[in-house]
Amino acid sequence: PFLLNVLQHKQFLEGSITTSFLDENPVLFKFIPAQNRAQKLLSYLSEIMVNGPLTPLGTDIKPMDIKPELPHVKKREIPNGWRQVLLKEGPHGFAKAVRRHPQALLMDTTMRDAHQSLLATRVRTRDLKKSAPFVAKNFSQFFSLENWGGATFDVALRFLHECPWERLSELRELIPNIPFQMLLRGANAVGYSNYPDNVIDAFCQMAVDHGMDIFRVFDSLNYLPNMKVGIDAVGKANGVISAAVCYTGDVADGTRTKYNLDYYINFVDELVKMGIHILSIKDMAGLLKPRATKMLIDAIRQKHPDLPIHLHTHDTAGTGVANYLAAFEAGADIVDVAVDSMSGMTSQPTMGGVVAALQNTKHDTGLNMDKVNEYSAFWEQTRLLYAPFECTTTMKSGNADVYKNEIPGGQYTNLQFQAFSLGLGSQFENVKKSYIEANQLLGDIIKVTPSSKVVGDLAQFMVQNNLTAKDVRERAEELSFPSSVVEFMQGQLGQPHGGFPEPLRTQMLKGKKKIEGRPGADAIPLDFDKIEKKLQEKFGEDIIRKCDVMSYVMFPKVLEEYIDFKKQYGPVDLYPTRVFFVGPRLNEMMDIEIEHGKVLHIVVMAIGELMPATGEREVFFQVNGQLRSMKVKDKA
Ligand code: 3PY
Ligand code: ZN
Repeated sequence: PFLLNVLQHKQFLEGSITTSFLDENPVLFKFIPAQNRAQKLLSYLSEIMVNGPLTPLGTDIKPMDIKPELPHVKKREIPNGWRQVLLKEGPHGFAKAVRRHPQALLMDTTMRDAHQSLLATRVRTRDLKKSAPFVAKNFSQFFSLENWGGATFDVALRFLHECPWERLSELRELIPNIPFQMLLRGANAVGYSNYPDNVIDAFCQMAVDHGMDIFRVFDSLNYLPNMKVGIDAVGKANGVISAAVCYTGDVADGTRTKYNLDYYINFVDELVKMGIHILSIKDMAGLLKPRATKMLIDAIRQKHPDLPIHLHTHDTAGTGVANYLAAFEAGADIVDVAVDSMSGMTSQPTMGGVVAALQNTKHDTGLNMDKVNEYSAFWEQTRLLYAPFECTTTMKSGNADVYKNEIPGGQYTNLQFQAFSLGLGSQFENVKKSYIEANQLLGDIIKVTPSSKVVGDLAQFMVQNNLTAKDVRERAEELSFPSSVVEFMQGQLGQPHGGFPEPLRTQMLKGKKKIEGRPGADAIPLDFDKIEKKLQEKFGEDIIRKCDVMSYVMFPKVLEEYIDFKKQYGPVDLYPTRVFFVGPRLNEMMDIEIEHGKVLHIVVMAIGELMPATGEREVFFQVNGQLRSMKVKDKA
């Protein structure tokens, strides 16, 4: 088995073995019997066949039986792209080259925000990897691919039983030419509350080491001290700092003065002083309209002629493409799009639409429409594999009521879905109304993860308890508010623009401590070695890697469950998506490559009768032609 381990090692296959190879790869001496892994994989299938899905599905709509394909791409067919510029020039030179570039640049969000907004973030690494070589070959002009961060980290570990770090490095292998971009929630990294500064530093360094290039750093309250933690961490890791100003309100409406042009320009000035490479305008709810877009970008462009400007929006109301045209007219450099079949509504505006709208203008992207269509057809089919999580089960169109309720894209879909799954479509109308009131109660705050959750939790609390804003004000001292609301009022997310609403804050806190400055400023640095030891003692030395330690630091319970799950069911990421979610059909043939060149042909042949004595059922398989069976407790 040792020889086999070596022969299958990546470095060996690439012919890059040196004399220190064995010293550097002690895992080669650890033999994970393939037999054992096959056994685990069968136990996953048995469990699903008898007791149903092991990961919660949004609805009972089944994934479609379909196998989306894209043409095969050879490595040498992949042209150079912006990543080569970045590697050669470094972040500063890269930003300069981007600003000098006369044509419109696109970031493709299909691999992150689009599926976070439309499919509950459930797209698996396997399907992302399928499209990767095609993207590398045909879209080398992309400014970047957003493929990591935001909610993807949590969801990959928690619901897909996948390692997010492996996703990142595997995509990097396949796409060497397009910069990768992630969404970093400032001092919250990819979590929902703040971590000690040394965690943010280490997280960014690890992300760079796994292939990340550009970090869109934001803070859910646009709180500069929180922003600085993220910005400094990315800088130290030599990543590209794309600092975001979160957009809310309407700069074109003179009656809305809290978040006016002055507010945004001052904020951008402060970011520029921190040494950022790119400015992102993060319109997470899709509140920009063409006139506001033009006013905002004009004002920033005049003040900062050399600063690359990157605009992000959601197409909730359906004005996305119009905003982008206005943005390029005003001097923006980059905008965010999702491939057509993964675009629109609470996702990003359509890639094909933007490419077509700019053709034969001075901003022409130079992208090939036929290739965009091919890419879109792949995702149109792939999306059908995720039918249980489709936002379109309840959402049928765009909706301009977002200008009133200001709910961010991802949350809009979530809240709608929750309301409908309670059997109350009209509940959503109430939640949206209460969301507006809750935001006003909290002082009209910026709303994006995690501050949007605070507003959403308060709104749902109001709906459930039949409370008006007046009731909340009058009875604040006696009501027991959701913990996210109390923590926000304490100052655990940071300080909101304009301060906290009083006397509501004091009444809600009922004597709880108020934090005045940056919430994480006094946090004690984490001792990673100690955590690694602890995890190794619990799960075994050969199982815990440095990246698992970081995942644990982000989401302790989720990481432990991920390891336990893997120990029990093996590498379930090898299953095709439909099988992973709902199991195979009886007599369906599956080929699972459990290691390089070693394929298991698996067929589920039958599920036995309930055995009254044990409460079990026997599941019968054929594995590489041999009959196998496994007994599973029937939980029904
Ligand atoms: C996230 O933080 O996940 C977001 O997408 C915010 O817009
Ligand atoms: Zn977004």
